[in-house]
Amino acid sequence: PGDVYKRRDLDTSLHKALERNEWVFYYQPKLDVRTHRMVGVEALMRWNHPRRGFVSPDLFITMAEETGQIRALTEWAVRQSIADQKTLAEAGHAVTMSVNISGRLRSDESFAAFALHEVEMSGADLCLEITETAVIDNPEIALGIIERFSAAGVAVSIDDYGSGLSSLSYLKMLNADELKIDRSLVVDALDSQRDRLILKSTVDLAHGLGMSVVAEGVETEELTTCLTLLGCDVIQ
Ligand code: G
Ligand code: MN
Repeated sequence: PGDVYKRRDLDTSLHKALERNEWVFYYQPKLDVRTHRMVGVEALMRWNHPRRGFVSPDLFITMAEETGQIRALTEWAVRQSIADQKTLAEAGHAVTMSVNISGRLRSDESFAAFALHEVEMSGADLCLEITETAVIDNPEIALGIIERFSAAGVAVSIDDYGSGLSSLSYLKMLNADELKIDRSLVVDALDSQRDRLILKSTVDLAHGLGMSVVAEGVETEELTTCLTLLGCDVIQ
């Protein structure tokens, strides 16, 4: 019962979070391993709740998906990341801004129209990160929308690849620009020959399909060197 009350309470305040300015972005840099330059950043949303402090995105994103508030949340994310990109560019850092798009919105035509409009108005350099969901509700519409983003110059990234939710069937269908290898496949690369073999063949597969490869969750110089030798293009 505690959980039910907690969720109901959070749910009500999620409604108010937008007007109260409680959502913020944290940015993780993406570095090109060859030039050592920051080529992009991923916008990761945080909810700074007045009483609870920071609420995990794993909780509030799931809640927002269940209640339909994911649309408002993602509209905020698109607008905010475009605005922040402009600020960064004016400070001399012209980088690609990666935004996470919930699977729930992938076949939402009116969300797509909104996002395309924002991109076209601003000329922003955006990359949409999408994770495969267990059920692709409407593959034809979803793929059509992704094609439209590509045509508008928006990059598309397959997120969390190798985490169980993202699979080969996705690679078969989707013409993406970037493959992001999930942290769980990356973190043990130094210790495990098996993990290195999986990484190497994934990198070769992605390159063969014309995608660049991003390794997530990289925090040390040694791991960066290892992933560079395995052919990763970018580390985050
Ligand atoms: O930063 P952290 O690893 O705690 O984030 C966990 C996950 O939350 C991310 O990998 C991402 O899937 C999700 N997430 C963070 N920000 C957003 C967002 O703005 N929109 C969506 N849909 N998911 C997000
Ligand atoms: Mn992501």
